[in-house]
Amino acid sequence: MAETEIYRSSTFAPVNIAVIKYWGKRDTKLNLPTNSSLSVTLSQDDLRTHTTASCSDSFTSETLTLNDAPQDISGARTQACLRELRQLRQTLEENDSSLPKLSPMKLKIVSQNNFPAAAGLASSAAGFAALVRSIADLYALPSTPTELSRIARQGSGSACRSLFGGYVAWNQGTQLDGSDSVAYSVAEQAHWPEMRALILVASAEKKDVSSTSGMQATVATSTLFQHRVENVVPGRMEGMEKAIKERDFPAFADLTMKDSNNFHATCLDTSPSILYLNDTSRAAIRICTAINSSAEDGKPICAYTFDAGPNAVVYYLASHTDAVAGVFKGILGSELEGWEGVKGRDVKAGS
Ligand code: 2P0
Repeated sequence: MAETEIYRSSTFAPVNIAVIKYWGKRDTKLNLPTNSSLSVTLSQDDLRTHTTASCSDSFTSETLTLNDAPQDISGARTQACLRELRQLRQTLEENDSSLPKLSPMKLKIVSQNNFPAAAGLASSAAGFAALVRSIADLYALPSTPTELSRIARQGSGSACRSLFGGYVAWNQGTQLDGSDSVAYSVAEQAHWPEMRALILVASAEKKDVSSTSGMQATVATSTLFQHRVENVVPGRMEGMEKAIKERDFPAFADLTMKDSNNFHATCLDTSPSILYLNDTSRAAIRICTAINSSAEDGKPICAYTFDAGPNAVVYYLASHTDAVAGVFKGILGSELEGWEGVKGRDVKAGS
């Protein structure tokens, strides 16, 4: 008997760390956000998901493993991604009868992260971006990264930004069907290649409050959140795009720290309060503040930001490696308690 063919495609997707934060959904089913956001994609040499998607007539069930552990793929978000990708493949097959009929075949998806899952290191972003792109490649879909971002967003909002390298914005959009809630490139990594990101792992534990439930609680209960969405973020998106286009690090740093603070303030303002930062996180803020206040011309040379967890990401330029990464590594190596695992990872931002 002839062997049944297995079709296969592999891809990497990097983590992205937002400098203008996504927090809040106006549509929980489609993951449509209440504000636009902007992120820096980290180098896929460092924090990334590797995913292989395969399909075959010989597969009898659809499976997904993450770091060798079987995952539940029956959830609405994963199913939405799989359904959309299958429909696109089916359309290709209907228009070209010479194509193999992959769309009815069961999928086997195998993913590996090289960083702790669900510890505020954007694991779902890289995970869904890699899932969507590996299947899109398997199906040979002619989709652009922006088109794939519309699909990945339905898996996890921040995943739409991990389909691009460099500096990436996610437009909140206005359409009810989410067709314009997609990511686009603000600038390639090569536009500002001096950018560096230091990842400080304060805890590799799974976070207490998931992003999905945390942001819904904030939308429902925080009055400060309304102010953020209406009056704070729109101007910051403009300012951040300008800072990136002009390679203006002090403006980039100022907006990054302010937006992290503002996002965590809305978490504190949520009832009951959501506390992602811990004493170790606050120590990182103090160190950044001290480094910046000692800068020669008084302009910031580093910028901290925190997602839905205690781990810090510190952005700086390569020319300030000693003054920023050197100081952090010196302190972490000796005095600062609470940091675990790899104390600091020096990641070149890009893809
Ligand atoms: C961000 N975060 O912009 C923000 C900052 C966390 C804090 O995107 O519910 O995992 O899957 O759409 O994308 C985390 O939220 O949430 C996140 P879902 P997601 O990176």
